[in-house]
Amino acid sequence: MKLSKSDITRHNDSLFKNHKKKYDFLKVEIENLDEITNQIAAYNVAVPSWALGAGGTRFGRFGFGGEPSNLFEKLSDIGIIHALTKSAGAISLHIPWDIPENPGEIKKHAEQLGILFDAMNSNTFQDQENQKYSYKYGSLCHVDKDVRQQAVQHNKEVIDYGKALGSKSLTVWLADGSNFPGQLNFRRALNNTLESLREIYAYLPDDWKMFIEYKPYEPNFYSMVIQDWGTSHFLASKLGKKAFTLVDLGHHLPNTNIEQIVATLMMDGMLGGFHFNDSKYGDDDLTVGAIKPYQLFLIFNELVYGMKNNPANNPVPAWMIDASHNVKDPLEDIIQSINAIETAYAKALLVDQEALQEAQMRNDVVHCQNILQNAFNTDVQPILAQARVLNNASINPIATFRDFDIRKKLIDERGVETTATGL
Ligand code: PSV
Ligand code: MN
Repeated sequence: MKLSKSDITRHNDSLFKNHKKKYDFLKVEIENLDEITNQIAAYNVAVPSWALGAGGTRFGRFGFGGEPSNLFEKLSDIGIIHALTKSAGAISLHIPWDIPENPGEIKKHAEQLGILFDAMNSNTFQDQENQKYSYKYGSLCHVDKDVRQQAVQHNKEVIDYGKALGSKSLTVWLADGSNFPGQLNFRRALNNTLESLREIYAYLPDDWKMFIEYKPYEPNFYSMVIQDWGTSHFLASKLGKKAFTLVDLGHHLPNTNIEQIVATLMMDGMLGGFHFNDSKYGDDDLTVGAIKPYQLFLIFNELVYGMKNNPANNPVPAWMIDASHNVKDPLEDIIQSINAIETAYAKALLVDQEALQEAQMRNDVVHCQNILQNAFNTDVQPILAQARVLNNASINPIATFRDFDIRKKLIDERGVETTATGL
């Protein structure tokens, strides 16, 4: 199943007049509208290889039919999303869920679809068949050196797979931690983790980055070795210039001020990557922007400010969607996530930074709030649609997806009983 450019432009014809009216209307209000549109048009976010099938919980999994059952098909699915949005031009692979058995063929297929290989993700949170040692009591932090070595070796292999595909970064997320007080010696566990990471870091090519993810709880419920951004920053600083912190929106305790974490990390040039999702209670992995769109906007406001005021040379963060669940068509869900991310970004670009700074310096709190909320309350959908028009993508990606009966075509092609690898 492949969507051609002409399919999409044909579908756009019926929507274009109405879209143009809305975009022209916005032009009267917003002076630098085209500049903002171009920035949105240039934006891309990576899709993880594990989000293209139905996500499950430990209570069950409900398939959609037509799910991709190998990496080649997963790339084809991202190709569909990318053709519709021109904003999903990268894939993030999880090893061993998606080992590229034939990297040459996989790379060629990705190239044809305009997809790059973003960060590689290692997995030392599940035991695999034929694995010598178990990760039941941790991986990089383990009390037994042999277990730590096995986990280090796995990360090195992930780097090798990434090199073959043209990836330039490794994301390390560790489930390591403890379920009961006394189970782990905190300092020994952190020190073992640091020493293991040092070995992986030494293996990292010079033009690669390492992203260290943090999470306060789950799957361990008393302590996680890398529980927060401070611990991730501590490890990254000790490792060296190629190591950074990665912020996953779901990995915070309720009501944490994530935008402030973003600002602090960027001030030190240490924000390396971002995993987008949304949540009500914990690491719910719900569709981006489904629950707290204002928080997402405030985060983007800090990102926009941080990239404009960047004395510590924070690199452009690696963006990835890290959401997956049970009840929506995964492709439609990713399209919604992309839309939410670009909506927050466009609104953040509308913030009058100069006026905000002036109001801050005068301690005019009411005006500060108004500046942010005026931007947030602006309907930016015509900007997103125009960005897609500029890229020959769809004015309304979900409508196109549905009008072309894409899920049905995927089911006809692949069958109903297919299951994608992942959680
Ligand atoms: C952990 O919750 C996480 O956010 C990490 O990024 C994993 O690699 C991903 O989810 C998928 O399990
Ligand atoms: Mn994540």
